[in-house]
Amino acid sequence: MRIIHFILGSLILSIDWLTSPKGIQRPAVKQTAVDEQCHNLTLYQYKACPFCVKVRRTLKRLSLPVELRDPKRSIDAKKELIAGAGKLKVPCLKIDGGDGDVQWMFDSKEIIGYLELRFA
Ligand SMILES: N[C@@H](CCC(=O)N[C@@H](CS)C(=O)NCC(=O)O)C(=O)O
Repeated sequence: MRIIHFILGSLILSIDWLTSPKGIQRPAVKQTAVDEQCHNLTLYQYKACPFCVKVRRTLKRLSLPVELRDPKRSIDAKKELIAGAGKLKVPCLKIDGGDGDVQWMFDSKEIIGYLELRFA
């Protein structure tokens, strides 16, 4: 089972690398504003999870420098995700609206829809 996971994971990462999208170009002032907004976003994700790859590709395509945290590799990230979102599932986008208003968004389709609506 582990070997199948390893092969599938390697395949997903290779295809992702080979077909990696280009990031959109924004005027510098606009990109700076987008970079600033991205400080309030964190994506909890696994490296070879296909749903996470889809979301990371959207981040790349939309030129969004969002912090990535991997709950498999970081015990702190795992604790944060479970404590904040209530379950260990990825991808999960943490949206910090300020003043303690934090939203934890699950599901790759919902996350991609949110990012496109906000940044595309
Ligand atoms: N429909 C979800 C599927 C996400 C999903 O199945 N994620 C897996 C990793 S590839 C996971 O976190 N599984 C742990 C669990 O379900 O408890 C999406 O599109 O984001």
